[in-house]
Amino acid sequence: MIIAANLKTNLTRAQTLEYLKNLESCLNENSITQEVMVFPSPTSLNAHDGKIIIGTQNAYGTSSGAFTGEIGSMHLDEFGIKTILIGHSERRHILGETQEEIVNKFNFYKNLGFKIVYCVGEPLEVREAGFEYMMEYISKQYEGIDSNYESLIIAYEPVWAIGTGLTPTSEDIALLHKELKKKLPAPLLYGGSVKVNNAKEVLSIDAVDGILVGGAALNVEDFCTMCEIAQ
Ligand code: G2H
Repeated sequence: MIIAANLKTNLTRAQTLEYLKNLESCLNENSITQEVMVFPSPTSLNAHDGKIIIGTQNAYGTSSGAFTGEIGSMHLDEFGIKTILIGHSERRHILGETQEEIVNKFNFYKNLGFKIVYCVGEPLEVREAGFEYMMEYISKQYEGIDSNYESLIIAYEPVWAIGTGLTPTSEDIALLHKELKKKLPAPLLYGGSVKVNNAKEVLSIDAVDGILVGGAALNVEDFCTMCEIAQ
């Protein structure tokens, strides 16, 4: 199982360092052997000595250059970061990243051998338009990426379930994941309002290889409990 925390634009650098220290001890105390990843804010990216894999929530598809406000692979190299989240719905829908930009970013970081957690997921109106339409919509979100890339992890995150407390039923997640697995041979995470009280059910679904947790991961004890549940 892969258990990932997306801290989004939360926690200061000091709070993140404290968070990582506490999480690392909790994982050690409970002998957690699962793959645990944390995606902190860019100012909290840091060389981390421990079992937690630190990834970046974003970076531009360049090493360096004139791209005001962006970070490049040069900055990630400095901290030994080799994991990146690409295609998250907040970047697609709030920050306006296009599929072309996402694919460029994917190719750039793939060429550098990064582990890529690549997100897909449909808005509510797409889900309501029916299963086939939804699969078609999602397929456009992974169009252009090399789905056989060995360091690829897919995260399915329905937009309407992100930060809302709503989740699809287990049957719906199972069906969707089964279909996606036919097209994408990578490990497949579920994300969208996962918390301590539903993590067990989500993780027990066939074709769910892990979870990507946002809001509920901000509490380090809760996130560690989810790692224990996955054990
Ligand atoms: C989806 C998820 C983590 P949350 O964005 O990526 O967030 O768990 O808050 O729904």
